[in-house]
Amino acid sequence: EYKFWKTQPVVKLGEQVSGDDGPIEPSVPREQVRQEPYQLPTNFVWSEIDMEDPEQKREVYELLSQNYVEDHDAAFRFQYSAEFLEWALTPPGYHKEWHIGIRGQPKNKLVAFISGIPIKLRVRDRVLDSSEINYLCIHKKLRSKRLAPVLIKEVTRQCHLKGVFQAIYTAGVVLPTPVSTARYYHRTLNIPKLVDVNFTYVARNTTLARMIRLAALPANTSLPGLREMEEHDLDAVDSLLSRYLQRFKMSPQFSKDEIRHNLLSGRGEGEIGADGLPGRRSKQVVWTYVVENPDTHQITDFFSFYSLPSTIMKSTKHSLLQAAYLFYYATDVALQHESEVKTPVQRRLKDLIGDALVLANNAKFDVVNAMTLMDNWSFLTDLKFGPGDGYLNFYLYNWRTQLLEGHEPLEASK
Ligand code: YNC
Ligand code: MG
Repeated sequence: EYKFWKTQPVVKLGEQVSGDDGPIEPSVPREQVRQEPYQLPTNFVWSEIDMEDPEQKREVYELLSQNYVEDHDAAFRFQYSAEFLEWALTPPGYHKEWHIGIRGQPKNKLVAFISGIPIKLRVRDRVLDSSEINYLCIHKKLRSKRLAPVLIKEVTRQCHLKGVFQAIYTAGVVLPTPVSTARYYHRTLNIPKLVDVNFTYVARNTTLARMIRLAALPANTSLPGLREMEEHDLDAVDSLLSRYLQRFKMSPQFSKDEIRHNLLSGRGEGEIGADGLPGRRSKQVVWTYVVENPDTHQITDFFSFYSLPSTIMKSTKHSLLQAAYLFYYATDVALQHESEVKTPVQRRLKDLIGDALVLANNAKFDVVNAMTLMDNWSFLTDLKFGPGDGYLNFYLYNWRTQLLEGHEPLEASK
């Protein structure tokens, strides 16, 4: 069991964690880090990937769209767009050395990938210069050959070479040892299509027409002063988000440049609706909106969501599930009240995220996904999100800390 993970600086499953938070093994100076890449099996070579090169970006896209994460019964598989992958992997200060591929000889085809990006991560009151590891993927024909541990060790070595000794990563599978676990929730929008592709079904006590009626959303958003975020909103959004994220036991600490990258880049090209996509620019990855108080012109709230479609593997009628994922948001209502005063925050978030649903619906998404993290517990049920069967485990590498308890019990929102 866990032949590889047993050898790594992570908390063992069931291990009692007590005492202060801290590293499991010490950081070492650069010259003490292994200088040679790890050995690969014959006919495989390491390949640093340049995500700003269109051809290499396309190769990563192809690998992932055929071989990345599927749901438990192999009905849907994430289909990150090439634009999404470039956006996700090239934040300010990113390292090409952390974008690692394996190519098979003689054709030099990309057959495996792993990536890291730098992230300043706060865990309770400690701030760690870390990497965020993602997009670990091995071609289906090369599974169960112990290539994953080699990829993980190589990306770890590359992090060490940059003086980074902690990492955060998420996975559906259980490994030693989650610091938190979140559940996926889904807000269905395009019911007929979602029923067609077996994403959801018509239960015995209801009808398709009734489901459509219950899921219907208004054509227009409700909050006065809601508009797309613009460059001049950066300072306000930066301050709002950094204060809001303090509510949680673990959060990233973004610089202004990172916020610009995460919320304002990846917004696609041209005018909204220009190429026949209502509510979208062409190649748009992320949507960010602010609420500007019409009287004071203060930015009081913002939210964002991103587009991450899934390949529908078992339908003859539809090939792509258009999913929007709730991303960062914040509201100053939460900053004005003591934490025990839940109701005003709950009411505000319900209106705010309710407007996100309207915009996602108008942009022709089929479903909006969110997880049981941040303050999401407070609006998921009210806004008719339903629990899915996916869970996501959060892990820290080389950092010992007790379980970071997740959200409030969902019952609290009823
Ligand atoms: C996984 N998802 O337990 P043991 S998430 C980490 N994350 O090791 P092999 C995983 N480890 O149990 P295969 C893992 N899945 O013997 C499996 N493992 O100790 C462990 N799927 O390796 C597993 N992407 O090569 C076992 O397995 C060992 O050929 C087995 O490859 C696995 O991106 C995989 O789900 C997942 O492409 C690559 O199945 C393959 O099956 C695949 O024989 C579809 O591996 C796509 C998929 C994973 C998405 C993700 C986060 C990855 C985090 C990696 C850990 C980072 C640690 C921090 C490093 C930086 C440190 C610093 C500083
Ligand atoms: Mg393998």
